[in-house]
Amino acid sequence: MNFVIIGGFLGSGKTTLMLEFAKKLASNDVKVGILVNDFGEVAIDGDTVSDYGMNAIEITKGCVCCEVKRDLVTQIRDLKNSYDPDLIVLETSGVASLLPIHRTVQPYVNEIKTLTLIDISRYDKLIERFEVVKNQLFSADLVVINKIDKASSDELKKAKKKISKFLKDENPGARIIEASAKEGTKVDGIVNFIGESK
Ligand SMILES: Nc1nc2c(ncn2[C@@H]2O[C@H](COP(=O)(O)OP(=O)(O)O)[C@@H](O)[C@H]2O)c(=O)[nH]1
Ligand SMILES: [Mg+2]
Repeated sequence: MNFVIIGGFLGSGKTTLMLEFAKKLASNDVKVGILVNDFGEVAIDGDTVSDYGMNAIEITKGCVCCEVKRDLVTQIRDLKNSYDPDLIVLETSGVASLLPIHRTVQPYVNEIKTLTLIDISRYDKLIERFEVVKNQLFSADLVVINKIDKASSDELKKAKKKISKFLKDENPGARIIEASAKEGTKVDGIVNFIGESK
C-alpha cells in the first residue's frame, strides 16, 4: 500500500485537486482510500466519493502532525483492514508540517510521496509570512503551482522561477508542476507522478 501526503496552505486547493486525481486513479482501477484532516471550503461528500469507488474518513479532533498522530495510525490500520486500498491519500490541514506526518506514516506503508500545493495568486506573501509554508515546500517531492487559470503566462513564469530558486538549496530534488485543480488542467501529470515508482 502506497501513501500520498497532500500539504499546502489553507485554500490552496488541496481538496479540489485531491478529488480530481483520486477520481482519475479510481477510474484506472486503483483502489483509493482518503483521509482528510482539513476543514476547508470544499467539503468531502462521502456519497460522491463512494460513487467513484473510493472510501473517505475524516480526522477532525486535531492536527495529525502533532496532537492526533495516534488517530492517524489507527485510521490507516482501519482503512487497510476494512477496504484494503492500493493507495491512501491524506489531505493535511493547511497549517500542518509534513515531516512529522511522514515519520508517523512510514512504518505502515510501502512508499510515501509528498505533494505541496501553492496558490499562484498568493504564494509571494505567504512564503514571506508563514514559516509553515516554507516548511511544506521543503518537504515536498512534488510542488504543484495551482490555480494557473487565474494567472497570466508571465506570472506563471515568474512564480516558477522564484519557487525553483527558493527550492535550490533546501530541496533540490523536488519537481515542480503547474495545474488548475478547478478546471482539471494538467492533473494527468500529477496522476503520473503518483503512479510512478521511485
Ligand atoms: N480559480 C481556481 N480556484 C480553485 C482552484 N483550485 C481550488 N480552487 C478554489 O479555491 C477554494 C479552496 O479550495 P479547496 O480545495 O477547499 O482548498 P483547501 O483548503 O486547500 O482544501 C475553493 O473555492 C476552490 O473552488 C483552481 O485551480 N483555480
Ligand atoms: Mg480542504
